[in-house]
Amino acid sequence: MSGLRINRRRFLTASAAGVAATTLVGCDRIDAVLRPGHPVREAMASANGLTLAAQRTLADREALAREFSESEIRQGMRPNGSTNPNSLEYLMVRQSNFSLYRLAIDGLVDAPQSYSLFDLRNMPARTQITRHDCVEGWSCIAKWTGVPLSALLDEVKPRANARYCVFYCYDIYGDVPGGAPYYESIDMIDARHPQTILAYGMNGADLPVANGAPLRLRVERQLGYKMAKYVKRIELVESFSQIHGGKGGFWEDYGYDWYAGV
Ligand SMILES: Nc1nc2c(c(=O)[nH]1)N[C@H]1C(S)=C(S)[C@@H](COP(=O)(O)O)O[C@H]1N2
Ligand SMILES: [Mo]
Repeated sequence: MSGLRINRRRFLTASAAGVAATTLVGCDRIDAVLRPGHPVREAMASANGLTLAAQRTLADREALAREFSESEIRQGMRPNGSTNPNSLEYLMVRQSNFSLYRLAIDGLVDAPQSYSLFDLRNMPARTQITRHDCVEGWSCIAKWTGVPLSALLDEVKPRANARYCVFYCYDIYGDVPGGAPYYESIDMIDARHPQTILAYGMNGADLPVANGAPLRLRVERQLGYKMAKYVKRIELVESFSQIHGGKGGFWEDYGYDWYAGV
């Protein structure tokens, strides 16, 4: 069953009309870049992600994702993947109204830190209205508010050999045999990108549990699966080959590209 699901998700073969008719609930717009035949989507489906990344210039990697106006916010933000984590750890933190929540940042840093939600909310914030593209073929436009990851990195002082940020999440994703912890990773270029934020707010309210409360990553030049929800820890590493399946993320361990640029 899950094999079928992964296949369907991975090989984006259904026609746009078929996808719209069968699987979309809220965000029912298929954007041009996700249509079959569009070069971005073809690249996503075929190219080796790391090759694709290597071919991109630094200027391209640093370019901003398009931002939208309030009137373009579409249909709320359709929750996808885990929407209600039930680990004991998460339930306790949620039960406390997230007052027990701490974000740990550690690994290859000179000054490891732990932040409460209050700490994070009291740092300079960034708000952006962006489009979220899921590999399943749907997209939403929502407003996100949070702390730029670059500000947190400045505080923890990454060492010279830190190449990736690994995001560990509270949820055990249940749609694969036995379930597996959700995690993700991005390189330092994406981590330092001005639109890369750890969001605690969505569409002007607190981030809902279904969308990753209390804190989720927004990395706007990438596909939806890179945007880890329910983040509890960020580890700076030189390599992710020893972490979980070794491919740098939950879906990557099932064959998705690590570099999922849009
Ligand atoms: N922790 C965690 N993060 C996750 C997922 C998940 O299942 N667990 N799903 C990913 C996928 S595939 C998408 S499209 C987005 C969905 O975000 P949303 O629920 O806010 O729409 O979260 C991503 N981050
Ligand atoms: Mo997704």
